Amino acid sequence: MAPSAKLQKFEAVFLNKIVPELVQDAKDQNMPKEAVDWYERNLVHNTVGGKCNRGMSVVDTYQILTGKESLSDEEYERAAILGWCTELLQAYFLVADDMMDSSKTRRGQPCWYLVDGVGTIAINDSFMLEAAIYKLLKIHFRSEKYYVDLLELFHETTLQTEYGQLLDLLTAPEDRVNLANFSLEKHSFIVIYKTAFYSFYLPVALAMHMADVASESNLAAAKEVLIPLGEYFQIQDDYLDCYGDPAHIGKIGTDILDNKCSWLVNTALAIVTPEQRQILEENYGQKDGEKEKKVKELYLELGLEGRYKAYEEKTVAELKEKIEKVDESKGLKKAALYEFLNKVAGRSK
Ligand code: GPP
Ligand code: MG
Ligand code: MG
Ligand code: MG
Repeated sequence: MAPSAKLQKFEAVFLNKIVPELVQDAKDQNMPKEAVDWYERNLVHNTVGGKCNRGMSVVDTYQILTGKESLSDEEYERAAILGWCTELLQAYFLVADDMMDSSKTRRGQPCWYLVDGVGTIAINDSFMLEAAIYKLLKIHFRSEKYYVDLLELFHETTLQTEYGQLLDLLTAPEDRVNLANFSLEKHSFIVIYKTAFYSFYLPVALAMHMADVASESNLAAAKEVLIPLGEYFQIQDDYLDCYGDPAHIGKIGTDILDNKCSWLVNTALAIVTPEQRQILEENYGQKDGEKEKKVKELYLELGLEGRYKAYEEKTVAELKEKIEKVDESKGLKKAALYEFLNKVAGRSK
């Protein structure tokens, strides 16, 4: 199936089934129309319009794990619902993250909190996106023997992401730049926790539960590959924040202005001369476009783009080695992991 048709099919489950179901629940509580309409607009604005890589990967992984040539409509829909739960979790995080990061655009549109009339209602909206996950799980998976596993997985993953977000925020206080706060170890914790668990481990673990191959050893083996893969993915995000084309990636980078503990600044700190460090001290982490420009000039001088390319090449080779070592005898498949690696390797958005 062509990639655009695949996305359309996946989105159709959300728009034609999931949204009406969630909205119906609000109506059943006699919620007044303006609030029902608001909830619907929140659901659609914040979940549809992205790449849906995480959500669709639940379906793809399920299909690979079960070895089925094609899925029945009913099976497709169930896997897609778990995929949409992943997308709702991400929507919940991003609505809140954009407020915390003072971001301006997301998926080529204004961030939700900046949409006319939304403002801090976005905080409640983010909570509602999260709550929608558990409503859907209850409607569709309550009678499955792995229902509690699904609940625990979502709860655990949410907490892990919040741990990562906490350190991300604590290492980036506004207008109080302290480069000594940064380190590649902290960076690694931040990106694994704020991104890798929910973006990579969660979708695969969901598909594994549904395909009945979620033994402890299979889950651990999958995690062994997916966490470093997710770390690489977030390092790409850090790189694209500075070097990506906003028109192409759908968001304008804010990491330098926001004083973020990014891979780029950490890599720079490891190689700067005292004079160059001084330039960072004076210009990093301040809400000033001119200072941001000075930091970018220094990055250029330090050859960070080249270092990133080298990191990328080395990491892709290591991940391939890890995947090759996976034991396929108990239901986990290398192909499911390669599928992720191939989507991520060398991405530009
Ligand atoms: C994105 O990192 C971070 C998350 C999705 C986790 C948010 C977690 C919460 C508990 C709210 P980022 O800020 O680098 O992403 P982007 O560049 O897309 O804003
Ligand atoms: Mg952000
Ligand atoms: Mg953030
Ligand atoms: Mg980022």
